[in-house]
Amino acid sequence: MANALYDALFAPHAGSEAPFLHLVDGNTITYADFLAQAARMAHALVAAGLTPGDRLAAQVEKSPQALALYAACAQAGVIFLPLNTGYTGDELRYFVENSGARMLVCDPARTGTLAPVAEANGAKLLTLDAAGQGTLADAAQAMPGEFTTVARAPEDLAAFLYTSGTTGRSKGAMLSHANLLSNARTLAEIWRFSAQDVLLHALPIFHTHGLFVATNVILAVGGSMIFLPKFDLDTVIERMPEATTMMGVPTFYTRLLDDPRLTRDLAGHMRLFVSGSAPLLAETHIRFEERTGHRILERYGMTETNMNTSNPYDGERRPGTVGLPLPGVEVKVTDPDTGATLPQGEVGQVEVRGPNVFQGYWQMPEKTAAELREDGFFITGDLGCLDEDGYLQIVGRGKDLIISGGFNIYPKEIELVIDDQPGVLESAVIGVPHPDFGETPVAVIVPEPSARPDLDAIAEAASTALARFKQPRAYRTIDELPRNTMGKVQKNILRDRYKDMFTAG
Ligand code: MLC
Ligand code: AMP
Repeated sequence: MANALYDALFAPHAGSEAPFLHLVDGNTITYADFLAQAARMAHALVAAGLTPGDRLAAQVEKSPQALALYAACAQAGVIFLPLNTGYTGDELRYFVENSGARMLVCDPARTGTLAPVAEANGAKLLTLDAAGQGTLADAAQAMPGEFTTVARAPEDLAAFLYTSGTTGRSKGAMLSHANLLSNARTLAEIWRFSAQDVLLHALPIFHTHGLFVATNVILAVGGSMIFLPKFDLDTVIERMPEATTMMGVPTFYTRLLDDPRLTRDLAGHMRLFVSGSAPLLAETHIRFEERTGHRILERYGMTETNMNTSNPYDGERRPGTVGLPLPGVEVKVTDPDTGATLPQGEVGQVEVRGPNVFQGYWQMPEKTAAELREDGFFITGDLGCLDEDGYLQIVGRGKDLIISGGFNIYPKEIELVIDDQPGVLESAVIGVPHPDFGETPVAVIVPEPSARPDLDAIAEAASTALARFKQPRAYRTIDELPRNTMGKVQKNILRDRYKDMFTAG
């Protein structure tokens, strides 16, 4: 029986002694070992009562076993729901509740916080730590290393990835087997991946970039990955000579450029550097080329769609653009008010259609209808324009979104927390330029009449409610928020006022 994703990405490597993961400790995990581990986990999931179509939420550190959990879910027909390790207990509660997850896998250190969350939602709680140990690993250990793959059709769901929204409520983007597979195959082909490729993998594996773009592309061709727990500059530089390719967010490239060890020699044997998830400054692109001789290949995507456009492998890689639509993907720029396609060169909202576009938001038909048109075009919320050669340039965002080091932050979510604090009348959270993270959130607070809100106490409240990366790096008070005649807060004025906070001098 067929299982679209597993049969295409994992099954072809059954029994293969080729390397899949090169670890920091110098060990290598072969495809055969990895798939046996995944099969044992799949048995453990079934033994715990999971059935095809159930959701499994995982908030686990990056490890080979965490990746095997993704493979196990694919093989068992379970929908994989990876979660940022930075999310707090409050944030987790929402995801587990909203998704109806039947199992939550977390780090053993978090069971105190998360056991009540699992219990309240009738989910089983298992653990997996950064070393791959825990009750999930224990349950898998005694299981057979082969598992009969559960049938899944191309349109069946493979993963839910939560993405925040302008209302402050996160939405579960439903991704099918076909969504993931079509993108993996396309990217592997256009970026010329082969079994000889060794990808330097320093991204987290709970988001599209590290899990689907990087991992699925390698699986599609049978290549291998230098699988680092996180982006650590020294380790990345040390291991680069063994790699052929790297994928990263712009912060990876600016950090590398700040280090004199990044030289033409160090990168000489690499065949490809890919950047995405946030805008790569043209200046970074140019400096990287001057230093290494490599033109970083920038591509554009999102949780709901995987990748949409890419600069060409052979043709011109244009700094400041995200390249051309991928084969099979249509991109158009439309008038936000009428939806009409705009002439080439004009700025409008970017819409995309193709086999990569998700199935909608889990149990949110109105939100799905608002963003996914009946004809299949998805309104990305990004603003862009197409040049005369069809290259897309992202010039801004229609959605109120901050991207810090490749992580998305929706201001509304932070504003809701701040507005609840004593002495606060209202607040506006804006993104300001940051030398390391690209952008970072700053909170601008209007006190209630004659009140003096305690900014330290507000920061403390934010740290309980929100993951560290979402917490504002600065708080400012202001008498009133600038508004237009419609009463809408003019965040552009605030952004302008505070734009030099982290970059001046
Ligand atoms: C960590 N911190 C961050 C942060 N990452 N703060 C803001 N933004 C981030 N991105 C916090 C840490 O908790 C720490 O808190 C402090 O900042 C400094 O940590 P650090 O050591 O400098 O951070 P580091 O661990 O090195 O992480 C930075 C990073 C990492 C850029 C390497 O965030 C990263 O790997 N980002 C990749 C994100 C990604 O994969 N995005 C893809 C989304 S998919 P404290 O308390 O010590 O100050 C997508 C679709 C697409 O967008 O197109 O790909
Ligand atoms: P996410 O919701 O995490 O998937 O983030 C997707 C968003 O990241 C997109 O809608 C864009 O705003 C942004 N993004 C991704 N890649 C790029 C890029 N290369 N240039 C500019 N913005 C990007």
